[in-house]
Amino acid sequence: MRRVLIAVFLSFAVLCAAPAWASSLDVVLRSIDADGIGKSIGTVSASDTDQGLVIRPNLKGLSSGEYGFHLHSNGSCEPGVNGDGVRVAGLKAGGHWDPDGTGTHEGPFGKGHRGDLSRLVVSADGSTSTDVVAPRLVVDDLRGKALILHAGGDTYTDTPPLGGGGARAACGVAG
Ligand SMILES: [Cu+2]
Ligand SMILES: [Zn+2]
Repeated sequence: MRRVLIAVFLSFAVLCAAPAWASSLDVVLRSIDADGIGKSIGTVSASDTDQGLVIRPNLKGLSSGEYGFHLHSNGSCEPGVNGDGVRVAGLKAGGHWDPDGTGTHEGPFGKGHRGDLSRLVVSADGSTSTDVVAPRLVVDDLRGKALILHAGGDTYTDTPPLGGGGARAACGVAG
């Protein structure tokens, strides 16, 4: 009996310790527009794997089609005013995370912005659940920054600039 109790205690201790080393993180995404932050559209779950960071979206209520997807530098989803005096959705999130100062947008498998992720494809029923892999990121890179979905796709090139991403449509700050 004593041995069983010790085993139970040890299992419990391991479970309690899990958050300290289980490198995964859930981020709630909310729709955004020039007026501010709207309702939740679901979550993305990020985990470290031997392939790099895997992001598993569980989103619904979106229009079908392709969405550009990036990690932006700042931990804010608030709108801001651009150089032309126009209020823009999610502007406070800043640009694509680029810790190496490359100034180039090449997608997750390139050598540019490390915040470049694979586009998400939303099906006809408005949901998306296909994993994307970012080989140059780990979970800790997400903390204090914003994940953003853009209307339209992503060419993973600088022509047009930033992969041709459209308006910032949804955003979540990683804790
Ligand atoms: Cu973006
Ligand atoms: Zn980029």
